[in-house]
Amino acid sequence: MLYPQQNDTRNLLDLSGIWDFQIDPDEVGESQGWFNGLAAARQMAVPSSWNDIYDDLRDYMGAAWYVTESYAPASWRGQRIVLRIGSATYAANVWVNGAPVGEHEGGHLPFEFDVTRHMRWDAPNVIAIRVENHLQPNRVPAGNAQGGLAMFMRNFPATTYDFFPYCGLHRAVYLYSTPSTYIEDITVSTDIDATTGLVTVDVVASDATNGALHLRNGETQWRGLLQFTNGRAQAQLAVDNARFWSPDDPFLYELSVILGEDDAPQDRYRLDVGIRTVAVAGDKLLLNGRPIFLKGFGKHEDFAVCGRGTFNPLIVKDYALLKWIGANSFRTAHYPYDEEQMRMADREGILIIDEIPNVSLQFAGGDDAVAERLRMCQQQMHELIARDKSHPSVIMWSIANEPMPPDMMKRFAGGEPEPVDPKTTAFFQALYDLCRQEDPTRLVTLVGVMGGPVEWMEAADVVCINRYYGWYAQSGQPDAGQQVLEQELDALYAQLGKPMLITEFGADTIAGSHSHPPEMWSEEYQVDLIRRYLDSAAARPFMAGMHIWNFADFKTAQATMRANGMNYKGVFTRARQPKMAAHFLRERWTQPGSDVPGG
Ligand code: BDP
Repeated sequence: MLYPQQNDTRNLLDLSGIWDFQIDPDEVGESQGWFNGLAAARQMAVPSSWNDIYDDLRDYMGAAWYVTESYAPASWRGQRIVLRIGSATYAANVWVNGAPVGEHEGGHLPFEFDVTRHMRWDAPNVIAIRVENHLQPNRVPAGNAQGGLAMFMRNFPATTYDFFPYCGLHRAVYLYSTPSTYIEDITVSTDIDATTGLVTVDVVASDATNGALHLRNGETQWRGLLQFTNGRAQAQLAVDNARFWSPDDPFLYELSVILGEDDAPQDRYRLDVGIRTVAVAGDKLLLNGRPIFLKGFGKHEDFAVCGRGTFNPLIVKDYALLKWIGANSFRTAHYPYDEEQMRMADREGILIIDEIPNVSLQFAGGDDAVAERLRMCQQQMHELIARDKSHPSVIMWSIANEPMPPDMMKRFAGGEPEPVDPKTTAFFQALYDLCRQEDPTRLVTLVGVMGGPVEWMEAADVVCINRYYGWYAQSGQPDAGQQVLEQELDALYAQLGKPMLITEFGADTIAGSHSHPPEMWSEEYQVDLIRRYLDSAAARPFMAGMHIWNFADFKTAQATMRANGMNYKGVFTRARQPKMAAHFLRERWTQPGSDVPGG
């Protein structure tokens, strides 16, 4: 799915702003025709989560309506008009001028509808979106689950995951126009042959017969021809002496795809192309054929007042801090992030592990329930690949974070694990397969929980694990935690023989709390634990990266283990001020050689 853009053939209207808003706890809005306008509207920012805006909405997860009005420019008449919603958490129904135009399920991915025939040209268009985020055990991610992890977390709102279940229209809403013969989709993949970069471009376009590609680096240009058969065309460009994209040199070529003739294009779409390869060889993760070590974080989209809503100053600030601290990567824990984040990563040279919201998956509820969860995971993975497949920054798909087998509570308690049900392994195999079929150019992983089944990680290209020795286990004893960690890393590598990442480790830390010798929750303890983990990884050539949990403190549900409803494992505070650990990491990660294994 292409990100909307303004150019000489396409037009874009950003509908972000302040919309009418009304909650619908009794779910009467549709029968009462709220899609025509709201009788008791309050004002609501789009994008934003609704939870931190009004007191009574903090824990409200039910249905709510957003309505706005907008003229479409007269010059768009005769064009194809699309309404595109960046994300709606969790499910949405959409109306234009009173007519239902479509629905979408899944909270973090864009969706769009062709609304051409519903447009008005002599009056403002009424756009209404109903959003709801009922926390349900069969949704991905799940809420209100019974037993297992839910009993353990005892949190409110009752999620099975550790981040606040923010709801609403979290990303920009656009109306855009394309010509009636238009570029529907573009897939860019790149390869390297010695010093030549190979850029393969697949284009899908309705009714098109011919077109062209132009790849540009300043004055130098490579040109390819597109001949369409049944709406599809492919061309490959060979770029000699290519500048390969990497964190050190995130060089982007400018690609224009044109339908029809160059001097009278029917449609045009422009995107940035980074020429790079990603692969695994033995125990190494390779970028452009060279071993790389991932330095970075698990992050969240989270900030005061706007919740999970896109806030561009924060996106730019976070990338500035990633560069400041010497990071080269992050994981979009635990859901797909805004498309502006992916574009920033391309420009700034940050490598991304791109994750779907399949967090803390449980196999409860019987076969039908599990099949329903798989369907939702497949849909979200499919939509994510469709959205992010041409970003050079994206190197790996993550199909799950910390899925839990039925005997997880026993495993947590140190009991002997039960044999893994092959049906659960097949669940993940279906997702590994989907990624490899839809995108053979990237790696696939599953992020494993402490004590979780190794069987589920066997099909991964890179072994990713979250480990909290020295925090949830060996609490207060970082040295004992480090020993257990080292034993486990060596044993897992001996068993799986693949490059490994620790995708989460860390300690809750109250900024300004100090203790010597280090004690839990103090800044000294966080530094001590992080240093030990990094040292253990540096001594192991098969370690391909270390991602600290978390980049910044973030909001979560209220629970006894979460003071102020916050997870304080950030290296930065929620307001993006550094803790001691941030200075420690900057010193370590800005050293030459820190981006290769053992560094
Ligand atoms: C891991 C989860 C992550 C949590 C983290 C923690 O993957 O979402 O926030 O633990 O407890 O289990 O801080």
